Amino acid sequence: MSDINLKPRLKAKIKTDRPKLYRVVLLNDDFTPRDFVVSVLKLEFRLDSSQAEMVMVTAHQKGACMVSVYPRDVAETKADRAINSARRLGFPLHFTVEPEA
Ligand code: NFA
Repeated sequence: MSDINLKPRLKAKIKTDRPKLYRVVLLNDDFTPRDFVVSVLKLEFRLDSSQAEMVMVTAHQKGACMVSVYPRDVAETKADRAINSARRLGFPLHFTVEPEA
């Protein structure tokens, strides 16, 4: 009996690295109205009213608060859209995007 293994290996290994996640962080400022911040958190980041209020108040009191985590392009697009919607009304609202630890 030959000990050469003729059986083909059919199992292909598909390696799919999960995309790295990035946090969107809300920064406090002294000018953007609270209600506007809450609206942006609801509309752009899909937070419900109580989550949006909690994130806004935390940023107001502590200087910053994490909003959510996304793949990089989603995080950057959402942060840009939120910043631009504030800028159109003259508010200095700002978000940062940073890699998850
Ligand atoms: N500090 C702002 C105010 O008192 C509200 C605010 C909260 C702004 C969180 C930005 C981020 N009107």
